Amino acid sequence: MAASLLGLLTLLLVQPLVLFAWQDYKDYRVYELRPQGIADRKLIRKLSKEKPLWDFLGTTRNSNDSSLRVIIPPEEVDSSVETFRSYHLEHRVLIEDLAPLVQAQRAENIKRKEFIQMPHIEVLGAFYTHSEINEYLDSLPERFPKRVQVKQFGWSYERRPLKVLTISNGDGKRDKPVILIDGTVHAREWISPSMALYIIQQLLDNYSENQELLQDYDWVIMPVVNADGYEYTHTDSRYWRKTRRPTSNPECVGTDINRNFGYEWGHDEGSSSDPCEGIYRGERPFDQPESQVLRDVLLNYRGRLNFYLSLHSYGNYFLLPWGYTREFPERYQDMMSVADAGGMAIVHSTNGIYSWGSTYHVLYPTSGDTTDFALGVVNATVAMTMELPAAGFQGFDPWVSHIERLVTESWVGVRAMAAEVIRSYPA
Ligand code: 0X9
Ligand code: ZN
Repeated sequence: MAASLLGLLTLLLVQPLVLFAWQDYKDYRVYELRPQGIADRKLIRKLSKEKPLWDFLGTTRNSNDSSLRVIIPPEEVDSSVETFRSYHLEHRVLIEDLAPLVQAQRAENIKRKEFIQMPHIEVLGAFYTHSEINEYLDSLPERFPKRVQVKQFGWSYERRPLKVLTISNGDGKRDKPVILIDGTVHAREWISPSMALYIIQQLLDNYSENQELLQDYDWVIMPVVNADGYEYTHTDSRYWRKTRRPTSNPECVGTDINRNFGYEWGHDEGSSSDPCEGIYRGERPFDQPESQVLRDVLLNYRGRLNFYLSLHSYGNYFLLPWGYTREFPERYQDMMSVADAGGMAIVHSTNGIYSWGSTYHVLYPTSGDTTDFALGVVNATVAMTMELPAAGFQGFDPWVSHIERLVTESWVGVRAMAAEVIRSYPA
C-alpha cells in the first residue's frame, strides 16, 4: 500500500515534468525561403541574429538557387510574414503545423524500439539515444575481445560519458595509421549516429567483406560527440543543434561545437559571437567540454591520422578545408582525389549526386570547425566533413524507413574513400 501510494505520488510529481519537457511544436509553421542574391542572404543572416525564436535550418549556400527552411513559433507567424513581405523575400508555407509530424515520428521511433533487445541494436530499425548507443558500445569488447576497445575520453557538460571505439583486425600490431570518424557534432542530425553505428557493424559483423579496410589501418569511431544536445532532441526539442551549456545570455543556451575549435577561431565570417545564434562560437576556443574531448581524441592520433571524417547532415557534400579562408590548403588536390573516389562510387551505385570541394567555396565560410582543426593543428593527411543526404520534413529528420537507403548508399562512399586513402598512403 505504502509502495503504491509512493508510486502514485511519484507519478503525480514526475508526470507534469515529463509532459511539459517535450516541445510539441503545436502550430509551429515551416517556411521555405528563396533568397535571390547577396542582399537577401545578408538579410537572412540579419534576421537570424535579430529573431532568436526563428529557427533557421541550415545557412544559405553560396550558389544562387539555394533555398532554406525556417521554423516560426505560433506567436510570431503573423509578424514573420509581414517581415518577409516588406523585404520582398520570396517565401512559401511548407508545413502549416509541425506538431502532428513531429509527434508521428516520435511515436514511430518509440514503437520500433519496443521490439529491440538491448544491448543488441538494429541500426536500420530505429534511432537510438546516447545511453543506448553507449550500452551497445560497451557490449562489443565481449563479442570481439581481440578487435575492439572502448575508451572514455571525458564527459559532456551534463556529465554524460563520451565514448570512443577502436576497431582493428586483431593482429596485435600497434600504431597503425588511423581512420577517425565522428558523428553527432550537431544534435538534430540523426542520420549521423546511425551512420557511425552502421560503419561499426560493417567492420565488425561484416568483417569478411571488409577485411582489407583493416589490414594495415585501425578505425577509431566516436558516434556521439554532442551527447547532451542529442539527448535533448530525443526528450525535449527535436531540432536542437548546439550543446546544452548555458551562455552569458540567460535567454539562449548552447554553443556550436563546429565553431568552437581552436584553429583560426573567432572570425566573424563563418561564426557568431551572439549566444542566440545557431553558429555561436563560445566565449573562447574549446570552452565546451565536448569540444575538448574531441580535440583530445584527435590529438591522441596525431602523426598517424590519415583520414578524418566528420559525419553531418544534410546536403550531399564532401567538404574539405578550408572553411575559414578562400585559400586552398597545400594538399588540396590529394584530398580532392579521395572525394572523387567517394562521389564516383556513390553515383555509380545509386545515382546519388554529391558535390565536393573546399567548404568556403562549395558551402559557406565556417571558422573554428573540427575539420579545419584536424588539418591545421593535427595535420591529418585527409580531413573532410561529409554532409549525408536530406530526408524527412526538415532534412534532418528521416523516418526509420529511410535509414537503410541512406546508410547503405553513404557506406558505398565512405568505403571507397577509405580504400582510396589506404591505397594512396600505405602503412
Ligand atoms: O555549418 C556546419 O557546421 C556544417 N554544416 S551543417 O549543416 N551540418 O551544420 C559544415 C561544416 C563544414 N566545415 C568544414 N568542412 N571545414
Ligand atoms: Zn552538422
